Amino acid sequence: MRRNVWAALTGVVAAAAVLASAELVAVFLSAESSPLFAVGSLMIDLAPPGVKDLMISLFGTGDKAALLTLLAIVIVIGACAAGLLQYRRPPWGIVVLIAFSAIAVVAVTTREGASGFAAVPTVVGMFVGVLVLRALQQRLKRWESREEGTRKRAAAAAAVIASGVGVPVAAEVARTASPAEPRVTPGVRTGPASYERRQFLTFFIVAAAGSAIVGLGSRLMNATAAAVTSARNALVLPAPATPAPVIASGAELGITGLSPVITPAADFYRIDTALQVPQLNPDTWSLRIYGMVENEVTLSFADVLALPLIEDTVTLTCVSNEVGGDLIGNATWLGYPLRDLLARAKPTAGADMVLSKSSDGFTAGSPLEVLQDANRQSMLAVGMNGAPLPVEHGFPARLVVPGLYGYVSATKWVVEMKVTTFAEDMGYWTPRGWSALGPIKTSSRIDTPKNASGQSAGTIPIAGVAWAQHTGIAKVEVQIDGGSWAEATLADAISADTWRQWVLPWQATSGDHTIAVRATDASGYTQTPDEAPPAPNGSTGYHTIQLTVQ
Ligand SMILES: Nc1nc2c(c(=O)[nH]1)N[C@H]1C(S)=C(S)[C@@H](COP(=O)(O)O)O[C@H]1N2
Ligand SMILES: [Mo]
Repeated sequence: MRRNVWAALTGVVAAAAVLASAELVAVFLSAESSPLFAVGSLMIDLAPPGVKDLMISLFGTGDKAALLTLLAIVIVIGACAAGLLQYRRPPWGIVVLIAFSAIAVVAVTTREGASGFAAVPTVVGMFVGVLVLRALQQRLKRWESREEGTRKRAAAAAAVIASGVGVPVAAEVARTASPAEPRVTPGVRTGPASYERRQFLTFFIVAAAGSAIVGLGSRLMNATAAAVTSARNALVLPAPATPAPVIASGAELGITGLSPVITPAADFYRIDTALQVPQLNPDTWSLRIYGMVENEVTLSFADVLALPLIEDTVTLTCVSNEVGGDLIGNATWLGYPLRDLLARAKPTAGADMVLSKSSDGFTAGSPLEVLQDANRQSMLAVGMNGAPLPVEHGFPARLVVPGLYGYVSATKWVVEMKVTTFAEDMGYWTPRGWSALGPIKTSSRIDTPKNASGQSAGTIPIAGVAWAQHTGIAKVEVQIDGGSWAEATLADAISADTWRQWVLPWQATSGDHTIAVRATDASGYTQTPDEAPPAPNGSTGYHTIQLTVQ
């Protein structure tokens, strides 16, 4: 009887392990792929209307809590059954565990907008659960068989005593009358009953406590992530008081293989030090501007949305971008000008840097005069391409500064701006081998054709993008097979702060070819052919591709 209770409890711990590992994997994959609530939603969806009405009439607004309680009861009963079955009729306990997990897989994968990966957390959880169940039951069986042996020996000794032979003989009988060990995994060392009992209990407690801690911690993270996602979905951004300059239709050449002039948020490169994307609730977010200022300023998200916002198209670039790399993207940002924000705080004399800080401790040090520049639309951005910032791009607010690499300016999940000096403070990457100042270097990239592509002979466009943020692109030249530099046609510029598409039609002849590109910016500077790695302040050299034309 007591053993049956333990057997049932192994099922409960195994179920806890399933849920805990699924939640943990969901933390890294997507909060929506957590099976627990997906099963709850599936129950709601599948419940016949009568049952739904009954639930609502019985429990009123508490119907969600009632549903989750019901779900918990079903899980515990199912888990006890699995534990008992595995003990009495293996492998039926494992079958029950897999069946329950299969229901959860259906629930997570049929959710609105679920990706194919949504099943991964539940499947991983199922495997962990099966392993935990088997490990627990093995230990339980060893404990049982040992105790049975002890009991049989005691019974035999008692029989001897009762027959009047005497205690010493009884002890001998007790020692030798031990029956063969029943049902013990071959090759597994066993010890006395007390030892096996400890082995079982230790594993049981560790698995139970581990599942509880990991499960609750991960669930909390997933719940936060889901809450922030829904807060973001519910957010309606105000229209800009100053809209972005209209993008001329001639800014987009529309060539296959060429990066679109506006990068969709989903394709926008992402660079940050965050292992876990910070989940900030706009209702509790605030930005504090302090340090060398006359007025310390603290703004809530509602305060920011109430300000006259501007919109502007700005190309962000990462200093780690290799020549020809893709750590660059162009978006239309909605936000409040940093110069106006700083004007409210009134920096004091001597300040020359703004150290912006994210909720997870990343910092960027930007020159104060750049942020105050009347001709530069540096902003505290809340929108990207007409939608709230995606969570991984800094929701609810980030900085965008035209002309500076991201590591010295584009702080995502920004919560603080400290007005300070370069002598006093350093951004995150400066002590790690990167320059304190990071103006973006004039550069260019060939998007099409690609390296080594099996291009056929004929006229094809060579096309790409070129950028010199806040200076502007004046000219792009292409060199084929080491010949003279030919000037490419430039697409219309959006502004000096964005990249510019370019194209050069090419009579491709069969054979091997080398194509290089270089840009000249509006200041008259032409890209240097000298190759430099990204560290400490940005790569240089010409993007060059090699291809064979059929
Ligand atoms: N909080 C935070 N903000 C950050 C970073 C970071 O690591 N943490 N990285 C910066 C760097 S190096 C770049 S290039 C840009 C990239 O912005 P994106 O991910 O939106 O493209 O974010 C900047 N802002
Ligand atoms: Mo970066």
